[in-house]
Amino acid sequence: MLIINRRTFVKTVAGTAALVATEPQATPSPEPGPVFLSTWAHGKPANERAAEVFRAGGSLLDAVEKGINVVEDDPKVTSVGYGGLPNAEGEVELDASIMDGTRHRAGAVCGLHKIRHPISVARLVLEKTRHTTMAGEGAFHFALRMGFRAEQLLTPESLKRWLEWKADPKRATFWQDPTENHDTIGMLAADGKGHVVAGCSTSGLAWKIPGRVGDSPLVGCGTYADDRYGAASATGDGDLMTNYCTSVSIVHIMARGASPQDACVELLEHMAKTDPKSRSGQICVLAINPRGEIGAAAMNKVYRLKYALWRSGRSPILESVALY
Ligand code: SD4
Repeated sequence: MLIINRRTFVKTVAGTAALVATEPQATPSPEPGPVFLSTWAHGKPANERAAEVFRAGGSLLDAVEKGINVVEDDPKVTSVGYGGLPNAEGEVELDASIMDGTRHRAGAVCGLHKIRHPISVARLVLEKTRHTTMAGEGAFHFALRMGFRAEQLLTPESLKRWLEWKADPKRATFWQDPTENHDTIGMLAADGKGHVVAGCSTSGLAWKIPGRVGDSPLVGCGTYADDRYGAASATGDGDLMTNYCTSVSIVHIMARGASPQDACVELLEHMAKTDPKSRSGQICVLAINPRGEIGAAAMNKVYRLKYALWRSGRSPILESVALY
């Protein structure tokens, strides 16, 4: 059981203050109305699209799904959807999940290939089936049955990067050392009336061993949403974070009365304590509560989280605290 340790939190944040010149109040006083909170700079157009969909009368789930579709469509984002970097065999394998905090129900897909909008397939798993998670070929055939079109998801750029990696005799592989690629889109939304939704979508770690499933499509790891307490999402090294069921752990800390910011920091401190190697890991988390208060934290400043916040028509990109 994790203990909220406010003194440690204050010490940690004070210790990193000098490194966090642009650190905003991670928990601004909430104003009524919807809030959209997403990982990384590509979260900004995603939030803006989500806000538009919601303003036009869409549900919060519609807003999160359509917002994430913007990033899935962007070939310049090499870690999500179309243009995402492939696995070690050159196949783009996508993971996504979406959770509705009112029904306490999620939909997820893992290892989905040739379909550029995995978040929309995950949404249909949620809406049209009794299942929660679908994988691989089954998920692909489900998507075709739902009317999605199969297409090549490698772009000339991602193909070139894979060929370069493959041709390098000294290349890092996941049989030994992790390689670099990150930047899942994780989006959290609160409608200002007590409803929350979480969604995320990724091509996972570049050059992963075929069949590897990250944290993003695992309900409770990549996403979690519960209208009673809030929602959370994670981005970074899913092979580290899955062991901590990151998102549900953060929501359960909020359930004990912690603010979203304190909950994010407490979970990362717990990881750092139980697995000191994780201090240098790529681990970033976001949280929101049903009142629209937010939290954001990164394990270290080398891999600091940038995040996008949409509130009352303002749409800044901000930086999280970093613990180490
Ligand atoms: C994964 N967590 O597959 C994902 C990748 C990611 O930011 O989030 N990158 O491990």
